[in-house]
Amino acid sequence: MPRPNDEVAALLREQAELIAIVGGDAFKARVYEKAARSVAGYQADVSTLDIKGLRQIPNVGASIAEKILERFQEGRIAELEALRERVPAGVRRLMQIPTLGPKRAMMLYQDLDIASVEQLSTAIGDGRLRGVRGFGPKTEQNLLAGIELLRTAGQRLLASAALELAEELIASLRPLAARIAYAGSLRRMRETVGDIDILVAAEDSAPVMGAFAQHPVVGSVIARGETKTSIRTATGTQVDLRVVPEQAWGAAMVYFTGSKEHNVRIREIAVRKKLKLSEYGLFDVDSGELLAAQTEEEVYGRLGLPWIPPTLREDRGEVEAALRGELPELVAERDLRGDLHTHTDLTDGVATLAEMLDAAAARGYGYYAVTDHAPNLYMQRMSDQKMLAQREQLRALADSYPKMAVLHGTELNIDPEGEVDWPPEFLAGFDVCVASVHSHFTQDEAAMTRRLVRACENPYVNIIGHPTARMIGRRPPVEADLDEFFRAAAGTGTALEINAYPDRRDLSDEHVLRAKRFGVKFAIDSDSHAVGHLDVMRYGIGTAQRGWLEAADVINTWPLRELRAFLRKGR
Ligand code: DGT
Ligand code: CA
Ligand code: CA
Ligand code: ZN
Repeated sequence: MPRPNDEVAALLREQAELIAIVGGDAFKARVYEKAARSVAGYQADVSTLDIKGLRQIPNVGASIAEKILERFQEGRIAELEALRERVPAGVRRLMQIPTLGPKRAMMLYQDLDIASVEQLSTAIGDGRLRGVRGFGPKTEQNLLAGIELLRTAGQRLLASAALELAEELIASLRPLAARIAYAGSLRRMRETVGDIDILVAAEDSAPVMGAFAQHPVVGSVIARGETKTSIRTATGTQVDLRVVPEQAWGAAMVYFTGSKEHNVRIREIAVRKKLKLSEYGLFDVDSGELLAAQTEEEVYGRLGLPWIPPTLREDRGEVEAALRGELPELVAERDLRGDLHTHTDLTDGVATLAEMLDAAAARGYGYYAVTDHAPNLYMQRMSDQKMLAQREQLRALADSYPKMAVLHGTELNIDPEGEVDWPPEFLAGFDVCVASVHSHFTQDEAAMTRRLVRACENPYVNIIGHPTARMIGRRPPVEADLDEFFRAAAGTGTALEINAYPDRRDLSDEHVLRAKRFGVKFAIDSDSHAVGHLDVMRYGIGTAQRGWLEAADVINTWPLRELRAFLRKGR
């Protein structure tokens, strides 16, 4: 996913929101939203396309193509600038509060003069929203939770954005370095990172420090010293570059990968052995002799531990497990034999069925499920006929992929009572059914628990998609008794998804850990809406590893025959 595409997608999305907020027509707003999704998912870099090239992008018509061109030729989109002026920035920020939305944000501004997130929290605290139509106590509670979410999200960057930036920096500095790698929370594959930590070993550190400080992404240099330079990018991300001695590479990687909590635990082990552990190596306290530093394996080994994978280094029992020789054999991307949740342009995807299948086959998958949306997500305009026509098309294309089984599935909508879109007779025609919560996110805990359990009990529902429906930094997880949900999933042979999409990562690592204790099986899915999205699996693997999963826990690492048996759900 090239970065100019993400940038243009964000502008188009903003334009859609602004059109909605000034009471413009909903149809036009939706046109911009769809174009934004298509641009984000398009393989070619939009900044390199001419007007004809731009119009090849699905959902991009003449007028939007011209605006994209304008962005790159003029540096701005005049119509967007004009819209921005009509809505105060604080109000635009209000719209981003989960559960508020453009209409009500504008209403708060016009009727109550609330023009910022801070003013909204104060107004809620002062009881000024009491009696305002559409703002009950439960709404107020949701808004306050949303404000908190926005506040904390603002300070951290999604792993996907961080990884892209880190890889770009590393690629450009590599010629100047003997060794270079990223460490910190990014290497541990956390969902978000506070900053990016890059380690370098070099004969001479000056050239690499200089090139780093002058890199085009740099907005400002925060600090520049002998061994460490910190910069902030134009978009506000901090990157720390540390130069370490090459012979201490392993010790430095352990130290700067963290987490702090993990480091505390292994330092305790060192102390008990009369050793001292630092970023320079493992030393004998009495003689000062250097015992290990070159590789991570040596450092852990000298402490009496096997090498511990970075995704486990959170002090969640990994040190104890390592001491007992019971570290899990973590699931890896190469274990995945297929993807069980993907979309095409029949619903909200931007690639055709054939394009998605080609891309899946090129990844070497042994099986691949197409799971377009079901009718109750009304804006997708799905019908029985369309779904059956897709099935025919899919069966016809299947012969072109001798090494990949093509499965026909759907992503059902779990309604507030836990029912799904189609009756059993129709559901029986699918090879696999994912079922997800796409509406009524704020049901109370008891109702939501019943809803999720009931979906598991449906004999045709194989996988619960993005089970808590959270969006990182944008929508909190649904409230449900997760233990009861996990028990139902395990008991009914319903897999829970680890949605690999970088702003979902749903289930989260902690939920995965907990669900595994109930015997739950998982599906790591990309939820792809474009060819390029098939690559997001690495984030799903990150979450699965952080949840201590092994290949056996994940149904889409299984051979097709075993997968099919699981999907029959005892029917
Ligand atoms: P983040 O950036 O908040 O997502 O989390 P980290 O884990 O990347 O934390 P960061 O960037 O502050 O530090 C990188 C690693 O350096 C951290 O995981 C552990 C290691 N470290 C060990 N001791 C210390 C210490 O005393 N201070 C700091 N700042 N880092 C330490
Ligand atoms: Ca960091
Ligand atoms: Ca740092
Ligand atoms: Zn989906």
